[in-house]
Amino acid sequence: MAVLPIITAPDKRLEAVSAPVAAVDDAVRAQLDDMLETMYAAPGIGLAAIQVGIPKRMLVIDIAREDEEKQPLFIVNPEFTWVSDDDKVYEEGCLSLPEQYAEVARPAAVKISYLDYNGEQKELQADGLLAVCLQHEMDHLDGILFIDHLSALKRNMILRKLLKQKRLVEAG
Ligand code: GNR
Ligand code: NI
Repeated sequence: MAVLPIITAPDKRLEAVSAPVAAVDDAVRAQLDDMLETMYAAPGIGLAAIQVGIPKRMLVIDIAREDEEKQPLFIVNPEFTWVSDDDKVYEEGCLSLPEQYAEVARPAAVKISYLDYNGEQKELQADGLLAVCLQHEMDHLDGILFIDHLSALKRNMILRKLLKQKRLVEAG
């Protein structure tokens, strides 16, 4: 297991549309293990493979609080099978947009089908924070960040801040 570096915006790799996973084999499971370790170390409640430079349609999630038992979810090739008509607004953050937060409206509840850690077909219905996190991670698989749901003004404000930060880091 390894903690991998997380790609931060602006970076073209985060805009890639990830490819379906052909088979959940030991190599894929090793990548999922590294992703979970990376997510816990960050710390974050979700991580899509593209955030660590792997353009595959897979993600990990654990929304358990620190004082609760870990509840890792390994989700491969997810598809929405249902989304609710009603939206909910939630203040989102993203490990690829460090220290940037904004309110995003998304369907309040969703149902997905996916392959689990053992390659078995599963279904999951979610609301609350889990529904937010699932939609945020599934956006990453299509190269979409939460700032893409904001006005161009708000999005560019955040991107400019991050670009300035990157230039400062590069200049040392
Ligand atoms: O750790 C994370 N927290 C979070 C908070 C509100 C809405 C979405 C998220 S996901 C984020 C981790 C991340 O960037 N996943 O892609
Ligand atoms: Ni994110």
